Amino acid sequence: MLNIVLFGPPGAGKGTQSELIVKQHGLLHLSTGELFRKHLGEGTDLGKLAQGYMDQGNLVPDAVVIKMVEDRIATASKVNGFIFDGFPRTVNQALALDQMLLTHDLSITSMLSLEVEASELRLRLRERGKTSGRKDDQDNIKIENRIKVYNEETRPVADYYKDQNKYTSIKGVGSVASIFQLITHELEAFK
Ligand code: B4P
Repeated sequence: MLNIVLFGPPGAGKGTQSELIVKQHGLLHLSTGELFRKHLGEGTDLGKLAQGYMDQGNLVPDAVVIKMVEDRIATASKVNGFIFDGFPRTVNQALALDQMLLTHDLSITSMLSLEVEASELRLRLRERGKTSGRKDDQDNIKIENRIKVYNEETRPVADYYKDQNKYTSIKGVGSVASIFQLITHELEAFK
């Protein structure tokens, strides 16, 4: 099985590229941001809990995220692998992911890290905020907080995978198609 962590700061294109990867490589897309937004839309207790954190651009507590991912992995059947999008976002989450995969005799194949500078991220998120309805995209202070949270809490996750020789950097600037080509090139090498 091909189990990929698609990594990068907010607005790096993780969701955008995941959609293409899923179509071409038949992996199961597990986006924690999307799962939370689904809960939010359905008004579940989990959604209500996550909303306050998400709207401010803060991370939802690890225990909540980890439980949600565990449940999703446990209910997945007959998949070629997973594309983890927006997860893990802390080193604690990365440790928990390794543990939960181990219980299914699985492991992470590689982390692909989309590299995009902060000025481009701000432009993309503000642009998306015009139509997405996402509170965390609409306010400059929240966008700045998301970039700060990424630098402080999430960036160290890259070192966790570098230490395991599972880290690949991908230039995340350019057309969506050209970035997808770079990703496909890396994925083919794992097959
Ligand atoms: P996410 O849903 O993961 O949101 P994101 O980081 O903003 O999305 P992404 O990087 O996927 O951007 P996209 O491709 O859409 O998380 C939202 C919130 O949920 C977090 O802030 C947190 O509160 C919570 N959360 C989620 N996971 C969590 C976890 N594990 N632990 C704790 N909390 C968690 O691209 C952005 C924009 O750029 C789009 O408009 C797109 O069209 C555009 N774009 C993409 N590629 C482009 C390109 N090549 N050129 C130009 N524009 C491009």
